[in-house]
Amino acid sequence: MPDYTVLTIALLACLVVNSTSYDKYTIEFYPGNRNNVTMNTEPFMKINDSYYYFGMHAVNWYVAYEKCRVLKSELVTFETAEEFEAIVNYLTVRGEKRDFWTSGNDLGFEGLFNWFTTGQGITISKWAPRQPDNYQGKENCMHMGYVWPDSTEYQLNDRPCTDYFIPYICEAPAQETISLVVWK
Ligand SMILES: *[C@@H]1O[C@H](CO)[C@@H](O)[C@H](O)[C@H]1NC(C)=O
Ligand SMILES: *[C@@H]1O[C@H](CO)[C@@H](O)[C@H](O)[C@H]1NC(C)=O
Ligand SMILES: [Ca+2]
Repeated sequence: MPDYTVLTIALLACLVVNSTSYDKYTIEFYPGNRNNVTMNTEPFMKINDSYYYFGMHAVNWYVAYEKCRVLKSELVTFETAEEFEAIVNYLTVRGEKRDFWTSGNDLGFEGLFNWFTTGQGITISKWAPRQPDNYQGKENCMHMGYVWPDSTEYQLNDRPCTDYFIPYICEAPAQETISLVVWK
């Protein structure tokens, strides 16, 4: 115990001494690319301030997740209706109607869908009518698509994670600008 006392006093002394001098470095964090630095973002493309990759190979949900991880990203998560609409708009103006995997699933608790990237619940109200229905008790992974034959827009639906093969959307991590001020 005496050793700890000495150490504590030494640390306290240190703090007192340091508190009389300015910080040599000051670091600040800002969301996004604050200084508009030119970047190579391949293979991701920017859609309304986030970066996405559209994987057009038809794969099951797990393989889709692995494909995104290889790109140091994850299957897409729609935290806001605006983000969902931005992606829907991007696909719609290109005449796209295929299904795409998202990160959503209820593999943890049947009937409780969460975004796998964040562990948060699905807060956007974009499920297709009568979905999720866990059809034949086999559907635990969420995709976006023209779910019913008479669907007129992209909506969300649950499908089998392993026995259903569709393209997928990866979302890159958010960017952050770090500003470092130094007294030189
Ligand atoms: C970066 O671009 C945005 C949007 O064009 C602009 O509002 C902002 O002033 C720019 N920032 C810098 C540091 O040039
Ligand atoms: C882009 O994102 C902002 C902020 O989330 C949102 O208000 C806006 O509606 C989005 N724009 C489009 C085209 O989705
Ligand atoms: Ca379903």
